[in-house]
Amino acid sequence: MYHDWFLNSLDNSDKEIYDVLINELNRGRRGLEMIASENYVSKAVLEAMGSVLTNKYSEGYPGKRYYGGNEYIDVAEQLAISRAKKLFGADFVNVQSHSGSSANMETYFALIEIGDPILSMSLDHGGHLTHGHKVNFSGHFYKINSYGVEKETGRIDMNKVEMIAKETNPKLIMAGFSAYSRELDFKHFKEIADSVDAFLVSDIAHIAGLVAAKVHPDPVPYSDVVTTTTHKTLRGPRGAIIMGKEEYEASINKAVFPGMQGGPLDHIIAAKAVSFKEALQPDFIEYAKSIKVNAKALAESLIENGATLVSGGTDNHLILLDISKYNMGGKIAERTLDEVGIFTNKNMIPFDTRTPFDPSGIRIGTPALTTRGLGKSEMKTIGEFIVKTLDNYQDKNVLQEIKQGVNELCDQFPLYPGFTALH
Ligand code: DSN
Repeated sequence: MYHDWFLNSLDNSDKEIYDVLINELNRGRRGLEMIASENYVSKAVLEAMGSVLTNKYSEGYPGKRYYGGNEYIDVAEQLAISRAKKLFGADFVNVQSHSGSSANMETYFALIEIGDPILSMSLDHGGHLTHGHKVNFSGHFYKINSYGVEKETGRIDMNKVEMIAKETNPKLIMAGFSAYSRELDFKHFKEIADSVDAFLVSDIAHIAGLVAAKVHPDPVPYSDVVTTTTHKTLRGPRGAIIMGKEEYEASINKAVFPGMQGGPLDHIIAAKAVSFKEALQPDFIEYAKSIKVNAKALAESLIENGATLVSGGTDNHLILLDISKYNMGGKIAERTLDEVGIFTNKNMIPFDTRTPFDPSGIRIGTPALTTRGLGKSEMKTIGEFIVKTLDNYQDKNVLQEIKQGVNELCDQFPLYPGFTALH
C-alpha cells in the first residue's frame, strides 16, 4: 500500500524515474541475484528510507546537535545505536557513516597518522580498495603492505601474516575482505597486532549478518575497531557503522563528524535501526544459517558439475569461481550469466594473470536468494545452470533453455509480491 502511494506520486511527477524503479523491480523479479554483496531489504526498511526524515539537518550526535528540531531524530539515532550495540556486543557504535569507504577512512583518521604503515589483504587476493589499493585514498595516504592467500590452498596462512607484520611493523592491521570464502581467525589477528603494537581493525562488511547471528567467529572481542556496511548479509539500508572499544569512541565520533562528514542521513539511520531490530529477531539467526547452508549446497553442486572454486569451497556466504580453464574472461562470463538471468560479478582470483576489467573469476553469493526463500534443492539446480552456461557460452539454444529454467525458478519465488506496477 505504501509503495503504491509512493509510485502514484512519482508516476505523476517524473515518469522517467518511475520507469527506472519499475524496470529495476522487474529485472530483479526475472533473475537470480547472486552478487555476494547484495540483498533485498524488508518493506519496513524501505519505508524508513523513503520518509520525511530525509528533510532534516542534524549535525552532531543525539542530545548535542547544531540545529534545532531534532527531538525525534535523536530518538531514531539512539535506537539505532542501542540496537547495534546489543546486536554486536560492542562498547560503542557510531551509526552515521555514509558508506563502508567512509567508515574505513574515518577509522584510519581516528587511529593513525597520514603516512603510517598499514598491513591488509591485497585486493587481487580478496581484499578491498579502501584497505590500501594504490588507486584509492588509502593507498595514497598510507604506506601499505599486504598479505594474501596461498597458491596451493587459496587460504590465508596466519604464520605468513605474522611474518609480514614483524617485517613491516604496521600501525594498523586490517582483517577483512570482499572476496574470500573462508572464515577469518580474528583471535590470531589480534595476537599478531599486539605483538607489533598495532591496532586491529576488522572490516566485516561481507559477513556482518553472519557475525550478528553468531554463525561466524566474532571479531568484536578481539578488534579495537570494527567497520561494516549495513546492506550486505546484514540486510539493512545502504550505509555503514563503526563500532569498537570504549577508549576509541571519542576519536571515532570526532573523525566521523566533524572530521569527514556533515549532516547525517537521518532517513538511512532510521532504516538502520529498523534492520537492526529485524536482525535481533530469532528468525534472522535462521536466515543467516540458511545463507551458509545454501552457499555450501551451491559450492557442492558447482564442483559436482565440474567447476573449479578458489580454496575448493566456502565457509561463509560467497564462492569465488575460477574460470581460467575457459576460453573467455570474466567479462564475457558475467555477461553470459546475465543473459540467462543469473546476476554475478566478474572478480580477480588470487594470482590472476588477467586484468581487473576482464579477470579470471566470477564471485557468487547466496544472501539475496536466501532472503527470497530459495533453499538447498534450488542451489543444486542453480549450480547446474551456472556450469552449463559457462560450458555453452556460445550456444544460443542451450542459453535459451537455461533462461527458461531460471524464469520458472523465479516464478516460484516472487520478489516483493505486494508491489504492483500501476501500468
Ligand atoms: N562493492 C562491495 C562488494 O561488492 O564487495 C565492496 O565494497
